[in-house]
Amino acid sequence: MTSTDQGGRTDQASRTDQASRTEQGSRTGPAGRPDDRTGLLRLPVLPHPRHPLERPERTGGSAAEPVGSRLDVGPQVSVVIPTRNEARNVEPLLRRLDEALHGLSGEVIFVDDSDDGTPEVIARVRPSVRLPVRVHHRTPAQRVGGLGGAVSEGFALCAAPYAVIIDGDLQHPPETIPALLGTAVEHAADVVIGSRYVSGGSASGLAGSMRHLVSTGSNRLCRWVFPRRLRGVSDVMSGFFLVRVAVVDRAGLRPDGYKILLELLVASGRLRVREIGYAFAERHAGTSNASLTEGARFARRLFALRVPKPARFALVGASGTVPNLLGTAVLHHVGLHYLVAAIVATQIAVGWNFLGCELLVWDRETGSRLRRYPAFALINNLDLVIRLPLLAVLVGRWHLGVGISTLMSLAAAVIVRYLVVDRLVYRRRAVSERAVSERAVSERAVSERAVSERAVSERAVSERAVSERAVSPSHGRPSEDGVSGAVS
Ligand SMILES: Nc1nc2c(ncn2[C@@H]2O[C@H](COP(=O)(O)OP(=O)(O)O)[C@@H](O)[C@H]2O)c(=O)[nH]1
Ligand SMILES: [Mg+2]
Repeated sequence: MTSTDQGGRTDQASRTDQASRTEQGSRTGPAGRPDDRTGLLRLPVLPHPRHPLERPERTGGSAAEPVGSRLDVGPQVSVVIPTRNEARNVEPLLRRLDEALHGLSGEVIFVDDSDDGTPEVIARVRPSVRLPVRVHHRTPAQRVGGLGGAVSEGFALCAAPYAVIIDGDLQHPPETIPALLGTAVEHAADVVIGSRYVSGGSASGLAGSMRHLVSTGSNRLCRWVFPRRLRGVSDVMSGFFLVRVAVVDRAGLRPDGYKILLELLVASGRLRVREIGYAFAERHAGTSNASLTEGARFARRLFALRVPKPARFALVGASGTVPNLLGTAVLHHVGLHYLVAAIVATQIAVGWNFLGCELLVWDRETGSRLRRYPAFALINNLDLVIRLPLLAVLVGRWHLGVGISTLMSLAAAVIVRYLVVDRLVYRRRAVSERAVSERAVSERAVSERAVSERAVSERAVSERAVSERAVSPSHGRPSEDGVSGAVS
């Protein structure tokens, strides 16, 4: 993975470059930040200026120097821009950003998955903008997680305490960034969402009524699926937001495609969230990267965020009953012997379950599906060892219908599987746990007996001593009951 700035230098080189600018008196400083949980925020922010949106006070320099050029303060905001083929948009975007962040210390990080020369355009424009600009270009093999993966990688590169995520096609107004930052600081918010659905917001830039419908529908769906986590959030689908980098737990994120905000809000701990309105504009140039595939990715991610993995596995397994039953019935109906029909239908169900597991359970597996399939199919075909003899009895001997027999054999396979797992896996553990606890009880009994025997013998010893003293006047004056007052 390469991360390059204008001259095609590596990310490391770019950071070194930034650090050296610090020494020359720019806005970065050497100390680490205390809230850097991820260890990713390499550059510090020394005490904030009087107001976050106010230009920081100068610490020296000539009157001719631009304000803020000799401060030992890191950038206040890192603007992360995911780009995929935005060559025609990055120049106007950079110019507007430069203007909008004038007076703030910021930096721009492109996480680029383009094949249209977007990094080259950025490299050409970069010398003419004031903001430090970095490009992290991902080769096709490195484009894990699409848009969401790009944003997540962008978080790792942020030098500022706040990251603002903004699209590269000018649908989000860079001029709103100071307001996002101001709101975050004023309300101590972890996330400030640019929303199209609060006062001051507008979604008029959405292309067509279908996109409007998809946007409002998926917003509603998300809030319905996560009513508590997303309470009060009007625009879960927003791609324009600010986040305090310290609250981003990248290890806990599984970004896949669009809607990284949903992932952040749901997968992170409790976050203080605010929203401000903005007008969603039309795309400046080029075409949208959104597609039906992205829609499917979103639905899958929503499901995975809501339902834990074991439950997803169980659901997929249970759903396999349908193709199994239907397949057996249909194949038998068209003339196949019921045992052959059961074997073939089981293969259909195994394929169904495999796809379900790949898409919904282990949805981030990489590598060849073809390689995983044989082992999966073998394990799932073991059921037939139980089911085929049972089917032979139910249909062949008892003359029950194929449908009901298939259902019964599937249920029997589940019960046998349960019993086998219960006896072989869990009972054995339970037995060994019981043995351990019985041993512990008997050891305790032995040690208690030893304690009481010790107590008895100690009492005997002391009684003997007392009685010996009682007969010997040299051991102090005997009391009336025969116990010497000198014995303690
Ligand atoms: N790095 C990266 N950026 C992407 C990817 N897909 C979309 N983007 C960027 O994400 C932003 C939003 O995408 P866009 O195509 O405008 O989608 P739309 O606004 O929903 O129509 C734009 O800046 C895109 O260039 C991707 O796979 N990787
Ligand atoms: Mg767009």
